[in-house]
Amino acid sequence: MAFQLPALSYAKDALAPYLSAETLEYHYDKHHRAYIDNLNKLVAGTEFENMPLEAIIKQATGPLFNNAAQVWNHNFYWTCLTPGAMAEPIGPVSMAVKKYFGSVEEFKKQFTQAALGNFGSGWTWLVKKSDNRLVIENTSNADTPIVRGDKPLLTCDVWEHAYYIDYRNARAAYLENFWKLVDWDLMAQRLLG
Ligand code: MN3
Repeated sequence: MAFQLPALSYAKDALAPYLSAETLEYHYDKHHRAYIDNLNKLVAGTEFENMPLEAIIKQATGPLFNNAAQVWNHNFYWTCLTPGAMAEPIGPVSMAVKKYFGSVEEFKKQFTQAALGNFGSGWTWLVKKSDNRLVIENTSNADTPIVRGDKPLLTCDVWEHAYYIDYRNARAAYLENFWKLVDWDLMAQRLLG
């Protein structure tokens, strides 16, 4: 079965004013969909057809890796955001973040600094390592922590297409508002899952 663009759990205008409906019309309907369409074309008639997405990512190289990983990254990114975001994490996420970063404020600061310093196109992540440590990581282009067996808990897309419509070149302003959309509840499920 061909890969499909996953439905969003919110309306395309629901993340406004932090991310506009126009941003989602481009980023979700065009960019994300293009990675899925490209992936379907690239796997057709190959050994990768009918393989789960994560298996493709772990074995593919070149354009197939790039499109498969971007599909995974975007599928994940949209689930990191919610229009009903709590200002701060509570419970297990709060405890885990305090354990590894000192405070929620310090975690946000370090994640934001990593995202600001992620040169060019890429992603900034909070991942759980196999030894359960929480680590902030940058990846470039389509690269994704799942190839190294790390478990993503949160990501921010820092490709310019993620913020250019609303923020032009001001990545810092995008990042400031990113925190107003983070779905801490789903992050807790990933942390404990
Ligand atoms: Mn993107």
